Amino acid sequence: MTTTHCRLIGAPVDSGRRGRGCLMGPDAMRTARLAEALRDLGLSVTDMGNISPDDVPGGDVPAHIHAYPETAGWTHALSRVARAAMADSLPIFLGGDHSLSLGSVHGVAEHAASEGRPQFVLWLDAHSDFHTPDTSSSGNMHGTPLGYLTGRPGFPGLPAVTNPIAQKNICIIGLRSVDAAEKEALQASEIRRHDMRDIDENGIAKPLEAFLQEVSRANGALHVSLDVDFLDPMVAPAVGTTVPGGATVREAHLVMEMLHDSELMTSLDLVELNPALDERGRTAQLMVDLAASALGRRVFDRPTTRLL
Ligand code: B3U
Ligand code: MN
Ligand code: MN
Repeated sequence: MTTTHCRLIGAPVDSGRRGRGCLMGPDAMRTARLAEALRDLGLSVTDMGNISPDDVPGGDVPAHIHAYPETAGWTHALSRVARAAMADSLPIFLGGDHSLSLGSVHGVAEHAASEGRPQFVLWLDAHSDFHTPDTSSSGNMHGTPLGYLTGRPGFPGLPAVTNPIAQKNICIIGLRSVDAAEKEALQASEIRRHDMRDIDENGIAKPLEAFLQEVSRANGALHVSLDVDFLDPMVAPAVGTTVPGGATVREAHLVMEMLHDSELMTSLDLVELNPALDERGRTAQLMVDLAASALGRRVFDRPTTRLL
């Protein structure tokens, strides 16, 4: 097998929500030695540094939408960088709030389409992020990427979604905070969704395995978007939108280990880390450890546990 080449792409996006602090996320993960952890696994790693948003006008959206032109600028820049990085690497996007994924996933989906492969998305999050600017009551664009990427209308000035992600190719795990408008839209959609009750009743491995089998059968590309608030705030306090009752450290590592065993993951976002809210860097360290698990870190090699 050829050595995986990872590109770390810092995107200090802080416009997708009203609080501040996610702009420090990329450097907190660098400080927690992300590049070194991946190199220790034998991977080749290029840290591309931090990118900047394009200067674009944005578009006509409801007045309560926060910092739309800035988020639009990030989306254009990230889409371009993501698409280019897919040509020769597994990009890891270091956020930045979750509006980062408007651009990262747009770009990787364009690349997948150019190869004739379907794009799949695993969304690990307490929230469904399925709003549009017209349905969002908070006005925060970090609650909208899945709305945009599936081709819902109402995102003027963002790159055209010429390759929308098929709803059935999206799996959200970790849900426990869904607005009424999103709930209605989600229920009318084909998006696979697993709330925490589901995970409590059935475990996290089974729904993930079923989804990975779909990706494999379709020879799909798989983007994984890990929001810090997927995790329980007791173990991951460094996030503005804490919701109690999240995934444990063990559940999260199992997800990451299964992703590595599947050999299906083609790109990754690490988002919503707000180092200003962290406790001695423990959340940044957990995000780095989870990324390492997704890229092959193990206590012991267990070739027989391959699930696919
Ligand atoms: N659904 C709410 C809350 C939210 C979404 N994503 C996060 N929070 N992190 C909203 O603002 O759209
Ligand atoms: Mn999110
Ligand atoms: Mn969230």
